[in-house]
Amino acid sequence: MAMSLRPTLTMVPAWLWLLCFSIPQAFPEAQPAELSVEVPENYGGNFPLYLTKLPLPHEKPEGQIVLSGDSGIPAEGPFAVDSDSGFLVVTSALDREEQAEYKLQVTLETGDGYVLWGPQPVIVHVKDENDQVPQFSQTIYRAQLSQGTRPGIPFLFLEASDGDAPGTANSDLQFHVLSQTPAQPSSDMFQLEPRRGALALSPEGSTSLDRALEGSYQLLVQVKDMGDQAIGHQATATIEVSIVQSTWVPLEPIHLAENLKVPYPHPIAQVHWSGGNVHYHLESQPPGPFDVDADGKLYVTMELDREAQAEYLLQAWAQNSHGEDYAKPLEFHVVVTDENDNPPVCLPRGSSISIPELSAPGTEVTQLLAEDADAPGSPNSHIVYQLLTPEPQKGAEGRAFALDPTSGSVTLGTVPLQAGQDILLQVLAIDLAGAEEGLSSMCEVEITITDINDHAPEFTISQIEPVSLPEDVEPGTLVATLMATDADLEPAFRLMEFAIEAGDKEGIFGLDWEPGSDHVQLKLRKNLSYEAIPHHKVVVVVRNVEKLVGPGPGPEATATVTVLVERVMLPPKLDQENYEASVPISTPAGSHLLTIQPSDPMNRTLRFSLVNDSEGWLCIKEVSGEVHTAQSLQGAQPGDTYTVLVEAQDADEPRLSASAALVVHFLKPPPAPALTLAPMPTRFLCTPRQDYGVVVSGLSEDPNLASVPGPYSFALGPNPTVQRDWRLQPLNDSHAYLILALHWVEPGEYEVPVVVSHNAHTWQLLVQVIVCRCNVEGRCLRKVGRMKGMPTKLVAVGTLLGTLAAIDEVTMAQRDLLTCLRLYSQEIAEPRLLPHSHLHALGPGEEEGPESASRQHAPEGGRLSDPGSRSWEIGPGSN
Ligand SMILES: *[C@@H]1O[C@H](CO)[C@@H](O)[C@H](O)[C@H]1NC(C)=O
Ligand SMILES: *[C@@H]1O[C@H](CO)[C@@H](O)[C@H](O)[C@H]1NC(C)=O
Ligand SMILES: *[C@@H]1O[C@H](CO)[C@@H](O)[C@H](O)[C@H]1NC(C)=O
Ligand SMILES: CC(=O)N[C@H]1CO[C@H](CO)[C@@H](O)[C@@H]1O
Repeated sequence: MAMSLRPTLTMVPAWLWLLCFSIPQAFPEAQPAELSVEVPENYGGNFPLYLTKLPLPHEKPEGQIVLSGDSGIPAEGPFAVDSDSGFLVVTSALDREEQAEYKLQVTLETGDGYVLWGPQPVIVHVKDENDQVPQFSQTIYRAQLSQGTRPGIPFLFLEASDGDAPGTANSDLQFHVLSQTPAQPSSDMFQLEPRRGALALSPEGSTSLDRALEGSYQLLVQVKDMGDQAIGHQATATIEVSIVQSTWVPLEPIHLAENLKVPYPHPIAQVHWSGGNVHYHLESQPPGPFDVDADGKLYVTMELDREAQAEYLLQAWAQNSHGEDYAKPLEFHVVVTDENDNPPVCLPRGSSISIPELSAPGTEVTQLLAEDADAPGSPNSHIVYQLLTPEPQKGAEGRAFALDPTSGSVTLGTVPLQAGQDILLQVLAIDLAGAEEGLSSMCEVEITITDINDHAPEFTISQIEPVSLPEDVEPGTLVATLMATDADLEPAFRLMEFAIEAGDKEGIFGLDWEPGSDHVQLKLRKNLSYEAIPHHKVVVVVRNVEKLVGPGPGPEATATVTVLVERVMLPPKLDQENYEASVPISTPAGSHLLTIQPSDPMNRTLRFSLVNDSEGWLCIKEVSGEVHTAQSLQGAQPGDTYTVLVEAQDADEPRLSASAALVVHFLKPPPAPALTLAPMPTRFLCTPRQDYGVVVSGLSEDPNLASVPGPYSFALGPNPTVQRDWRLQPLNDSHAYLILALHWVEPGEYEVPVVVSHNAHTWQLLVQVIVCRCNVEGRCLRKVGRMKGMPTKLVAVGTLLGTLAAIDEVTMAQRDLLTCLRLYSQEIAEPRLLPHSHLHALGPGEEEGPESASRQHAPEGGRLSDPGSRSWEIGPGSN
């Protein structure tokens, strides 16, 4: 809508121009910014009032200026645009209380509505004028004031309003007490906060109010705008304050039964603040199900549980509408009274209790502990214990367990307990001191009776049957297995170890057992020997590995094993499987061929014999095993062999024997040695025999022979008479004595043939001896003549010997031959001739030979006379 204001344009006052210029919101070229214009309310000057020049384009194009309300709504109001000047004008006075702000926009448009410029927004503010009077919400206010209200706590809030622009001094209201009636006991009983209008007791009024009687005060109060300034509009009102007695008094503790079955919320008490304008507030310490309503009634909103919370501290506040406390809170206790609603509860146990067996009666087993959540010290929590199981055994005196009903202490009773028993102890815990209507629960305690090592291990058999063992069983052989048992239960207490306690100083036996095993093997560790120990009595002891408790092991902890050693005789063994010997067929009887020997140096005596010497050529010495020719090997052919079985028998165990073949190879006889005769100086011997002889020297004149070292051997010639009558006795290596063999030899001249062997050479000496009668000095009388032909006692023997005499070593041959002969014929039981026993041995009581010489020169080991030996003898009187 366009409006022509041209005629009045010149009338614009100068201050308005200034106003216009002072608002610098015109930006001609840019997008038009909002223009803001302020218009005073209730303008009392001329209209139209020029407000502001619109920033229209400088070269005004053809068009119409259009003014509209916000968002293009046509502006219905007292605004217009002066098209000539381009000013926005207001045409009448504005009321801020009616409309405080106008929003306009200006455009330049062609006739057909095309916008050439704009829209330019313009906002018009109506500037307030203090044209409104404050108003109280009520003309008379009534309030109740309780004695005891704290000073400064407002009990009444005055309210007033002012229509002028909020936030300006025009609506800045302040309250004041104009007068107080009565002015007793103080004229300033009250204080009124100027801005809030909050009426409260002054400190002075607070102290004097309690003294004042009930009554009332009348206050005249004012509300005024323009803040502190003296100017402004004001209004008054009356306040009637009635003083009432305080009903804010402490409450007794409230007792409430737990589990109370009533409808909830259930009133329990009431508080009352006698002043007005009160709001109650309740707090519970700890928080509980309590509430207060607007009238101060206290409620419990649900069932209480003493066991959860036995007591609450409640605080009730009386507050004004701003939550300020009129007075200190009322405090009181709510006590929840107990009901026997909790049975005793047994404290849980971790594991079972272990009691060693054989523990003494009275030993504390455990302390039962049941708890009752009901009020401590009351019967509801007075617990008494009662032992249910184990029940006393029938017929048994006393029980396995004793229970103190008050303390719940469980001790061992008089009935002993066995290891390995698992006992369930059931104890009833009853409250109300065990009264019938008391609540109860079952307390269970598992008790394990543990083992102690009170049993020693014992052998199942402590006397083992004698065990016979051949003495040749090998070490390691099992002798006996001993079983043991242990009555304890605990595996550790059953572990046993074994030892040989006695009967085996030599360590012949040993024990083998696996750790943890209950049997032990008695084994041989060394060779048995019947000779050393024919029987053993080995005492084996078994012990626990763990320490034993109580009495020591009994006799069953030892076992005796008797071992009888069986003698084992091995058959003798010879040092060779076969024996061989080579002999010339000319070998004389009695020649040593070889010696059969046992192979091992066992301490046993063997008896040797020849099994099938069918030709009778050989003989064996029973004890020494020396094999000799028994006779001249008549009929043997050189190159032949002769096999004889030799048997060796154990002297003690004749059934044990060994045999071997002896193979004799026959050789050609060696060429007969050339016998050289050496002349000897004549000698004399007197008869009867004296103790001297003729020295025969073996030394040869042949320097080749003489220079060769080595012993000479002497033998008498083979003539039996010579052998009967004479005897040779070695003197030293190269000489021998020729002595009379018989007590009496016929005096005469003799040529005694003596065969000397030296170093494989043999020759014969003819020793000239003259035998004469002895004179008194034992010297020769030289009575030669009647010497020959005198028979002697030895004819029989001499004859026998004569058939056997040979060339060589005649004296030895005689001896051995007889030995062998005796063995053959079994005529003589014990022909123990020592190998070197001397031929010449005289029996006791016989005449002595030339002993001075013999004794001095007897070879070592030889015996001239041994009264203890039954030596073969040749000599007078031996028959
Ligand atoms: C035990 O006897 C065997 C034959 O029976 C033998 O070979 C071994 O040397 C003997 N051991 C001892 C220590 O004598
Ligand atoms: C052999 O036995 C004899 C008696 O029978 C005894 O005196 C001798 O000491 C034993 N010798 C050995 C080596 O055992
Ligand atoms: C003796 O016995 C052995 C073995 O039986 C045999 O070889 C040998 O020829 C026998 N000797 C005689 C002389 O019978
Ligand atoms: C080696 C030795 O002692 N020979 C003697 C053996 O006896 C004769 C006779 O008494 C002595 O003449 C030898 O000297």
